[in-house]
Amino acid sequence: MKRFWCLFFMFWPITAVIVCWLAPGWNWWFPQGPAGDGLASSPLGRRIDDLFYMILVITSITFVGTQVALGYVLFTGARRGDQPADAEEGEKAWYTHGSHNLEVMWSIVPAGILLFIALYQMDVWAEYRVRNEFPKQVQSGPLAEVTARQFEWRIRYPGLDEEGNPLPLMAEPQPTDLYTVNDLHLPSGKPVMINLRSADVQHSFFLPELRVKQDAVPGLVIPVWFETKKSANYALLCAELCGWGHYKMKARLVTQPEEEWRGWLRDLHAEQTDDGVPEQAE
Ligand SMILES: [Cu+2]
Repeated sequence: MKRFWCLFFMFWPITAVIVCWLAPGWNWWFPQGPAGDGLASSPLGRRIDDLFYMILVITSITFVGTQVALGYVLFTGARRGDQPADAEEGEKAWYTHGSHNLEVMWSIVPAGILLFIALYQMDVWAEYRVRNEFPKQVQSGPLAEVTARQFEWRIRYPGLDEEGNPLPLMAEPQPTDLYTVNDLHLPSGKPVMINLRSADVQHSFFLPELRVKQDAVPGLVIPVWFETKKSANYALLCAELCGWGHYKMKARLVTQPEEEWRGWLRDLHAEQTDDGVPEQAE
């Protein structure tokens, strides 16, 4: 019976390791980008994945190591009964208070590993989240404002000047602004920035293929930047359970070459500023 429990407890960690090993082949892993190579669709996303894999390696080694140690203790314990191997029949069980040296070691080593991870990820974190560390190309300002509300994404673009070029996006809505719902269009091939807001509760702006996730917090305007190498459609989801219609907040991000994007904005402008009166022939 003791052997049964030993095998039972070892079955689960072994299953967990095998499932993790097979998971990418079953597509139970990171969302695939349009390139189909299984990698993140943005350069920063790849660096985030690298951090993930580094932590996965550290935790896997720790997990396998502790499970092997556990298995060893269970197995030898099952063999011995309640007594050490050299115990006489009827001898009392022995107790141990543990090892002071071992405890010092398994406190210092994880602390060192955590400190290493904390320092090692700082560059990626700063580039991802700290406004001053954003790439130069996005320092000029956001191309669109995304407002999450129950249960949709409202997107505000700047209007166009007389030559048909986008005006700068103002903090407050302007009469010239253009709007879409659940359809975010941005240029590809360069870093772009949006401003994120929430009109009601907390939502989360999630681009799984780009590894971008940022909470939308009522009362805050949060800049978010990302870059797509490939012009494609990407999923835009809400990753914060925000109410009964949370599942409906599925939108898309369409990235296209800059000129095409400007053309799309001009079409949107023509559509949204049309007064319905046919042009009069002179
Ligand atoms: Cu939401």
